[in-house]
Amino acid sequence: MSGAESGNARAQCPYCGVGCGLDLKPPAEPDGSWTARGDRQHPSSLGQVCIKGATVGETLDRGRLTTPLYRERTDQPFTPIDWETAFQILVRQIQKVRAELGPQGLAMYGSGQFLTEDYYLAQKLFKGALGSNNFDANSRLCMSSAVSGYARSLGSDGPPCCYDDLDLADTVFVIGANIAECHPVLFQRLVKRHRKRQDPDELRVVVVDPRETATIGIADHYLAIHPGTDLVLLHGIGHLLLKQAAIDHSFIEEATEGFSACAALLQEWTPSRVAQLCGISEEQLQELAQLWGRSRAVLSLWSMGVNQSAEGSATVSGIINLHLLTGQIGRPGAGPFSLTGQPNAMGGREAGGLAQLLPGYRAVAEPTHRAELERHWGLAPGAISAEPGLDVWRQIEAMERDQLGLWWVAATNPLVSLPSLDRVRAAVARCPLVVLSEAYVGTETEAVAHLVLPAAQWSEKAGVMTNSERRVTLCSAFRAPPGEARPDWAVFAELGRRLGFVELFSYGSSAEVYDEFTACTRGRLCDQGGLSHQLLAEHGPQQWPFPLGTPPGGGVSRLYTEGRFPTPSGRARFLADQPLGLAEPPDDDYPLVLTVGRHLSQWHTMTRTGKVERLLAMEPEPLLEVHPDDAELAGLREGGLALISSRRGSLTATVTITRRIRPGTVFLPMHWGAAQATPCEANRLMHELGCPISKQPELKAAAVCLEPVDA
Ligand SMILES: Nc1nc2c(c(=O)[nH]1)N[C@H]1C(S)=C(S)[C@@H](COP(=O)(O)OP(=O)(O)OC[C@H]3O[C@@H](n4cnc5c(=O)[nH]c(N)nc54)[C@H](O)[C@@H]3O)O[C@H]1N2
Ligand SMILES: Nc1nc2c(c(=O)[nH]1)N[C@H]1C(S)=C(S)[C@@H](COP(=O)(O)OP(=O)(O)OC[C@H]3O[C@@H](n4cnc5c(=O)[nH]c(N)nc54)[C@H](O)[C@@H]3O)O[C@H]1N2
Ligand code: SF4
Ligand SMILES: [Mo]
Repeated sequence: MSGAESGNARAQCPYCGVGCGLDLKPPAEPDGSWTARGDRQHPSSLGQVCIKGATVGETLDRGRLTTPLYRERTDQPFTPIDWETAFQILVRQIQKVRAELGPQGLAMYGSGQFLTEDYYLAQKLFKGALGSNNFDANSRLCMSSAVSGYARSLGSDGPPCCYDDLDLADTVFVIGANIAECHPVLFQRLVKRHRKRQDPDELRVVVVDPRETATIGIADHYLAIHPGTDLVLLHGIGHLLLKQAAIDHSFIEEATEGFSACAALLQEWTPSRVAQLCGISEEQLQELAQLWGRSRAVLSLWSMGVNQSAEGSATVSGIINLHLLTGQIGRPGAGPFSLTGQPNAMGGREAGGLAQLLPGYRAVAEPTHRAELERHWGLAPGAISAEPGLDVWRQIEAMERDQLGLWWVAATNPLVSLPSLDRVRAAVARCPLVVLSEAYVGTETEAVAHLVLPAAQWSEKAGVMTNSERRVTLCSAFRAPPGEARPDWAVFAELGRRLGFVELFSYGSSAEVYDEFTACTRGRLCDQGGLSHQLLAEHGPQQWPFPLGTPPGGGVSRLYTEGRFPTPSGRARFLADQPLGLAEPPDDDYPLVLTVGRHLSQWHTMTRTGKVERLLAMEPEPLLEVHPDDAELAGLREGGLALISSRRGSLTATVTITRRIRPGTVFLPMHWGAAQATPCEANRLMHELGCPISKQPELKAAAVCLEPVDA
């Protein structure tokens, strides 16, 4: 561990998918907190951190769960129990459900905040041992459209770019991402370059977002499109690239397929039609297409404004289409770069962390992939079900039909983060055993649980995370877990043994779990066969692919540099998807689009960041952002209360009137759930309709109306 002071620890930051390295120093006094600063040795962040990473030490001890808790009914108080009793309850219910409903009656909903080892064992328990593919994760709400978009366009998941591309691109195209607040260290890297540029042609930044967020601070071109018109915009750019003959014929010829069908579709998306639908001018569109066409290296960055859409997968493919048209992929500074949300959303994808996936970027639907995992796990042929698992919304629907006898939530807080929250609450109330693995006391999901298992969290368990640029960091265990709290992976392993799968779940450490996982990635795109906890501890974070025998530092920074793709033909695919727009467009009754997103200072449902005074002071309360025109129409005033209603319910919030949002669109933050002092359950208003390919709900848009609430 070169460079760290003695007693210090190193880990990847447990917040966003930038995955900065942290250098952590033990508390000076017995009751003090660990202090965090940027790890200069970490190649992804080179010593940089944002305020959340810097304050993480203050969050670790406050309000922790220390023993398992149980109650038979959710209107009763919890009683502390021991782990022995907790495991008995789990084993009894699992056996009962298997007998009465079959393995399909069991489901788990995990998280991109799992370590890879947690993920891998949760997988193995459900998909391998229990024979149910009903393991899904909150990545369904987050990265699912990126996963399916990459797979349909390029043949496999896996962002092809790296952070150095931020220094090498001459055009950075930011679409549906507020990197200033959500990926701050990457934003600062761009800010520095932007400030230092001698000539605007060195670096031009484009931002596409219906809200004028802090990211606009570095935008040379800002397009405030109507929500849900991203694919129209992308096709409009493609149309003009074709017309200007600014396309890379030899790349298209040698490395792609499906060009003619896509070109035919792009012909339909004329500038006047696109400009009108997106709510921008034709000149803005022309400028954008010219910029793209003449750029040496275009880097696209996107996040939830793209993925959380009824056409999320199509929009991701629409971005990739433009990169294929212009040969802007597999080169320094160029490529379609999906920014991951959670610290280990990437590791989850590698470990098979969605209901349709198996470890090693494999698919449940592929018989050869199932057979490979059955051999790897020493299971009989056919042990892994061919039936695709239930994604999280299908899990909710299964509870509505009394088809789930156990719903296990781990490292996520769905009673804040799922859409249609009232419907979720009613569905979950029907499930006979709701289990929650959680680190903190008093979450919204605890309120609907029967059995609560105290989790050892980041800093208290060793394991790996993969950040957005495919870099794997070992997070060491440098503090003792409070009370009886245990690592999630260890709970899954113990349960597996108690269910009779002793050989499948006997591990001496998480390092052994990781070794078993990396062995099944050999020969796959996400090959980590050469990685181990030991190598990562000795040589620091490494990028994959990292096959067996790779020397430290020898991982790959960019994929597809040879112009070959992991499709059957070796060619990347153009896709020709017709834009469909929002699943719930505004109408006369609900004339506005509500969009829901994040603030710099808070992390999701505030279980950690809500405990840090400095962070709370930055955004003390949830505010509804409204454009002056809409405020006037609805009779709202600054600082007054508004009743916001959708087809699913109503809530009140304090109004802030701002020109930084486009007329017709209003914004609420996602953070303040029912357990906060000033609750603002935005997801009670949102709907669950989503992308038919990725099953990712359209968490960025629902139709609402506003009225003033008299004081
Ligand atoms: N501070 C902080 N950082 C975080 C997180 C956090 O909770 N707090 N969470 C992490 C996670 S898990 C994630 S997934 C990422 C999310 O990172 P981002 O996706 O960057 O964040 P959001 O605020 O959810 O949404 C981004 C933007 O999408 C815009 N948008 C809404 N509708 C549309 C549309 O139709 N088209 C376009 N082009 N844009 C639209 C919104 O106005 C918003 O500014 O952040 C990660 N980083
Ligand atoms: N409308 C709308 N809804 C959204 C979004 C949006 O943009 N708009 N964004 C969506 C996205 S992208 C995401 S990622 C989700 C995030 O939503 P959630 O996943 O629900 O939010 P978190 O607060 O991160 O929940 C993680 C929980 O795990 C606990 N935890 C932390 N570490 C551990 C651990 O090691 N083990 C265990 N067992 N528990 C642990 C934390 O205390 C916390 O309660 O929200 C989604 N919902
Ligand atoms: S940018 Fe993301 S990973 Fe880096 S310190 Fe901030 S929250 Fe942590
Ligand atoms: Mo996310």
